Order: sequence, then C-alpha cells, then structure tokens
Amino acid sequence: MLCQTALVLLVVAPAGGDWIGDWESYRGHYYRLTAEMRWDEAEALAVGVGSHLVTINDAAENQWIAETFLPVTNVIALGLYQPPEAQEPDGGWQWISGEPVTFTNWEGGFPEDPVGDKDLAILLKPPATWIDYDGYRAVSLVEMVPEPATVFLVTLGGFALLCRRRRTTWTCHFPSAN
Ligand SMILES: [Ca+2]
Ligand SMILES: [Ca+2]
Repeated sequence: MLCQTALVLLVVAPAGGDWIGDWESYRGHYYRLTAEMRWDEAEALAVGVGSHLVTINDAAENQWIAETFLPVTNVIALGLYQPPEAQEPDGGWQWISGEPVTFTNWEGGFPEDPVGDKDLAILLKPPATWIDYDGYRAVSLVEMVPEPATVFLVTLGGFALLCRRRRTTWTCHFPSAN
C-alpha cells in the first residue's frame, strides 16, 4: 500500500503565452484553455502536448466544461469539425481525436451553414449549446488523455520511491510497509 503523501518532483509546463489558466482534471482526463487563436493553430498546440482539441462524449462532460471554463470565456472552440466534402449543414461532423460522435448539443436550428463556410463547432455561454462557425480566432479547449502510467522504483537518500509518470508530471510516493 502506498502512503497518502505524494511528492511532485518535477512539473514541466508548456509556454504560458499560448494558454489560459492551468490544467483541470475530470474523469481522469486533463483540460486546458488556449489563448485566442485560429482553430488549426489551437489543434497544433494540442498535438504538441500529445493531445487534441476537446471531444465532448456526453452531457455530463459538456456540463462540467461549462461550469469549469465558461466563467473564464464566453465561447469555447471544440474539436468537432466537418470535412469539406460533407453534406451541409449537418453531415459528416467528426471529432479531431478520432473518437466516435456519441453526443451533440447543437443550439436549436444549428448547424445552419447553407454554403459550406462554417465547418467548425463552438460552445456558447450557458446553456452551453453549440453552433457552427467559420474558425475565427477564439479560445479553444484541449483535452489530454493520459497514457497508462509508467511506474518504477528509484532510491533517493536511502529511501525507496515509487514514481509514476503522467506525460509531463512525475509523482513519487514513499511505499509503506503493510
Ligand atoms: Ca472527452
Ligand atoms: Ca458547414
């Protein structure tokens, strides 16, 4: 059994200028807002930290995102997009993460694009519904899915430490005899 006290040895944070606030955790995933930028720039930033723009899988996740981040920003660009060949206005929408579309929360009448220039989705102030938009510079949300933890033992000053890595964070625990 591990003792309750965890020692965080090292946290490597990405450059601050591209981000708003810190990573927030929900159901084992980590979320962080980007600064205002184009959708493709935000996705590239996400890929740079081993992530993608957010995939909203169900109503509970949508609600948590609204409660956590809408106090900070009026709109949140999502990882939902529509390929150019898709039928307008509601055909072919998919998540940039590759996860299946299991939940949508479109505002009534949306997506409404008649001509094919609104192929991205953005979440609005409460009630946290979505509309299609043309990719203007906006705050986006990144969702990081941690890899399975890497676990190993090291010795430090005669004490054994059990270390786990979650992408950029090393967390070490003193194993207790039990
Ligand atoms: Ca998700
Ligand atoms: Ca469209």
